[in-house]
Amino acid sequence: MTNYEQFMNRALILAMKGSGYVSPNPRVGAVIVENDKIIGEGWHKMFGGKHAEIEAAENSKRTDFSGCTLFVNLEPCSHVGKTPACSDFIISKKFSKVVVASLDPNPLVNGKGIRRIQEAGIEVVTGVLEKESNWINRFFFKYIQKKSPYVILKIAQSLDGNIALSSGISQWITGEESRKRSHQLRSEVDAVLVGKKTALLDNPSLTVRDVNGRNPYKIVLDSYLTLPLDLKILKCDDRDKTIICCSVNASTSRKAEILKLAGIKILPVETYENGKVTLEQMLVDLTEKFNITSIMVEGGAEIFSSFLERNLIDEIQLFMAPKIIGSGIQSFNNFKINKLNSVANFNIVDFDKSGDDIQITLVRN
Ligand code: AOF
Ligand code: ZN
Repeated sequence: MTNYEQFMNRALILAMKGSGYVSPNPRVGAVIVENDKIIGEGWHKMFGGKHAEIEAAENSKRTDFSGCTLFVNLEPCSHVGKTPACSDFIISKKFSKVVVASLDPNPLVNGKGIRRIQEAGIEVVTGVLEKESNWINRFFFKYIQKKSPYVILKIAQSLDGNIALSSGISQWITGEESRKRSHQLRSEVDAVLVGKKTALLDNPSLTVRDVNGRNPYKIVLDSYLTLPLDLKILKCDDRDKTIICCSVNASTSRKAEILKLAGIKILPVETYENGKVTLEQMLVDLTEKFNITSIMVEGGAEIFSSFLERNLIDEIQLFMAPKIIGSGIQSFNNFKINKLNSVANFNIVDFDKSGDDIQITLVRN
């Protein structure tokens, strides 16, 4: 790693500390360096809060930064939003150089931040650890560019591709370490989503346990609102973070009223011909109404199959246990193709041993 990369790497580590708290904003970290030594560092801590650059400057306790280089993983902003423009701040504090990883795709910024800093005579270097930085802000990028959430499928399966026995029992196929990593992922995404059958069979709480972090929104697809009220996700204390997506018809039923009175959110969605909620519209509405920029889909096989069929998967987090189940419920049970050249292709971007299991990260081709 070059010096530039080392300092930017530190900025990325700091940026990650904002996970779960800054959405729909990006994860941003900043490091201020003088004579190859870090004199201040900070990160964007919460939505609406100070930007990373300001946090780093305050942390250094300096007021004049001539001779200093600022490392920040996202282009400094040029707009006055909830906070003043960081590019103006950088200019007024007389930084000598700014090193950036990714450009900010937000149309309010989008190159203007860098241009403004350069026009003030400050040297700007871009593209340092850009790939890594783009990865940690993949939710933000999708949200800004598509106004729709980044979709991760989390699959815990056996070596032979089963997520449950034929009886439906699935607890537990993967081991403790994989479950802990799933909780880490839950703490980073805005929402987790399950289908009606999984909500009934597993009665999951969909909370963050075993790791630090806040609970995401809990979304359940229940087109006809038939789920019983005593499920954990409907009874929990933070049920104002439970969203049920149902058909427009069901959303005006008495059951919907009861659920709303209990504090649960109901999202009416148009249905496909088969009566199931339209996933495309649901995703856009979840972003528009709840500012959800990322969703981790946790099952079951029918839901996985529907997301695959509609080509709505951005990423798969596959936890595979070295167990063979035989004829059980396959992860994509309902998905069928007739030609091998129409097979869904993903790229493996990472793999790692997770206890006795393996974790594979795949992204859409
Ligand atoms: C930065 N540094 O640490 C972050 C940036 O509403 P505001 O004022 O918080 O602005 C949010 C936008 O600012 C966000 O959409 C993104 O374009 C940029 N985020 N920029 O210079 C930061 N978090
Ligand atoms: Zn800013």
